[in-house]
Amino acid sequence: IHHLSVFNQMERTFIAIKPDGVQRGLISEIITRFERKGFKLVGLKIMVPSKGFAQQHYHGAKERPFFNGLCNFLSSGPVVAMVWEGEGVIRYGRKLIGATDPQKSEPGTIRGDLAVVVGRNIIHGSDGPETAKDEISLWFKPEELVSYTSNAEKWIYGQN
Ligand code: IDP
Repeated sequence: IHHLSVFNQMERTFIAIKPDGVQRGLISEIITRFERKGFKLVGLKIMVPSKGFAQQHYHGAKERPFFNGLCNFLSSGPVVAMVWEGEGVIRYGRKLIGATDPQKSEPGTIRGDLAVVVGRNIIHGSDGPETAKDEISLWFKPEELVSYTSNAEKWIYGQN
């Protein structure tokens, strides 16, 4: 049973509330949106990332003109780092978040409802399975992630 749960693990994604989201008091609002969907919180902490850490996190964007400003911003204050688990959570998490530019995010999405400009779009979410794996291991030690069964799961997923 133990081995089954190791190999058959539910999909996980890395979600971060950036310093603007934290300063604007949006932590609970954002957690609520993931939680009420039926996704499960398995990792959570608050930290101020160093500039170097921010650069590692955003290494995929290092050729972009906004890279330096972006890394300065991410390391400018507290970030809430989370790992969320659930069926399809990587892709659907991106849908909950909305388009990168809040001007293009649909109403109903986190960025659509809560942000205005691309440089202050309040939240990060992994964009695919590989980045999810990399980002989770950058931000969390394995022992900081909690595997547990939620009582709601049989109601969220049904049971066979
Ligand atoms: P994503 O966060 O939606 O995955 P990416 O293209 O990976 O978007 O960009 C990473 C972050 O860089 C964005 O969330 C945003 O904070 C910032 N960013 C993206 N494009 C611009 C831009 O044109 N100007 C300033 N910042 C930007």
